[in-house]
Amino acid sequence: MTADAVTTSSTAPGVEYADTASAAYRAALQVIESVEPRIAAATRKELADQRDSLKLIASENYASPAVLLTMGTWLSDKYAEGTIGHRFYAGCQNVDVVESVAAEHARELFGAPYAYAQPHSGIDANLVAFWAILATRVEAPALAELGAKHVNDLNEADWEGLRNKLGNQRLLGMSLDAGGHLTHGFRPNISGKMFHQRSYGTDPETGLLDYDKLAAAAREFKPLILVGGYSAYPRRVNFAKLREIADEVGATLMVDMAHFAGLVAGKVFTGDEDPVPHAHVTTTTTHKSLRGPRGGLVLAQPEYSDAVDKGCPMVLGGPLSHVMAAKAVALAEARQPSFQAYAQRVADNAKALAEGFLKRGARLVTGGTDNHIVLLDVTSFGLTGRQAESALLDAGVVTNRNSIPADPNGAWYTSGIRFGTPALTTRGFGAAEFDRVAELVVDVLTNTQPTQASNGPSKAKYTLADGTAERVHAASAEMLAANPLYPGLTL
Ligand code: DSN
Repeated sequence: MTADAVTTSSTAPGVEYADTASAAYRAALQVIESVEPRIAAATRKELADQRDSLKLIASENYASPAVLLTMGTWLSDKYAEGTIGHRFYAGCQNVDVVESVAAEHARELFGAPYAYAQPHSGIDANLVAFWAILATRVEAPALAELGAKHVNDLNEADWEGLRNKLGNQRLLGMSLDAGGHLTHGFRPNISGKMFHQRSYGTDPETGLLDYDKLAAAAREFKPLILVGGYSAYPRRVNFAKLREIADEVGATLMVDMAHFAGLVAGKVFTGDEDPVPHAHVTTTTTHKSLRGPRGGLVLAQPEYSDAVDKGCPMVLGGPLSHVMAAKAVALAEARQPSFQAYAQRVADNAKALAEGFLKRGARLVTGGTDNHIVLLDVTSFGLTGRQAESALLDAGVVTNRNSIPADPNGAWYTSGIRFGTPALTTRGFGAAEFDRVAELVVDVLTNTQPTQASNGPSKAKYTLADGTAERVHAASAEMLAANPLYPGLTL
């Protein structure tokens, strides 16, 4: 079983060795069942549920059996705090190999001078990056006054002085309702406490990023960190322009490419749209469009790499060696030419989905897409995002509600539904299937009525017209059967 074998099929990795994988999963589930049958049952049920639903959550995907199987080993049992070759525990020789291979694949795949494979999630990756930037940007004179060359040389008593001397802890990131992420300086996340945050938004007419306004905001605010990247913006970003703006105001450019890392890896985003050569520090998760295990990565230019390398134990707990191993396998898959074909289909399918909505009269934020996300404004159906999300789920369509710019329903009920194409593209869906998905979604939403709660209008209650869920379930079942998840895998 080689990485080549994994990705010979560009849509359904692992199909070539489905019999071997089936045997492995059957055996694993039997072992689990003998200890805690409820966990074995929930694991089986999760596969059945994922097989039977239209998964359109933009941040989810289906990892290959090779990636999934890699996580279920004794590598999980080893503690390895520290860095490659410099651990706080004995006996880390195999973890060193695992982490080195993961980092090597990440460097090669993304053309990055340095890669750090330890972060357990996207939030962790961003925390490592924030700390590395703060640590690297503390100015030499401020350190010299404290008798140190680097923040890592400071003793405990110096930290209070350091906090005072850090001075500029301003962060400029994309606003949440324009598609930014919680970890880009918003209050429910520690980044909103660590930094004085300001946001840049999108043009109220077009919904597109306005680089002139962004530059003006940066000139006025003078952030230490300019954050690029998004989790609900359906367009590409010019990272060369972001770097110019960062350079002009003396900011470090940090790009969180968690959502679109697969499109970068698959060479759909190149040149100015590839953040890695432009950003000082790039962070990502590994499980979204990149189709790997749950986890994070940090890529950095050389001047930030020492500080990033201190991520554990500065910010992170012991690395999850089994997950780093699975990252290495997923990154090896993503280096195959078939992954580029997959990534291109993800973007093409998003266009087909957007066109399917537009021709049926639906309103999309920015009027379309050129990445893997489509953001539907459901106010034109007279619904909140919460009502639309629930009605779609009743019909077997799994999505998530999301704010839209200047959202009248706020961040909880919202006015948008975010769709993403990475998962169903992995199953083999093409443009025709995504057009049909748009038709089914519009069918559900036009047959959903908001209902009054006993105590007044409710943003959560709705009624789905009789027969709608059954009709949509039947139509999706046909498409799902024609594009099976983990084809050949039987439990
Ligand atoms: N949960 C991810 C998303 O859905 O975009 C990011 O936090």
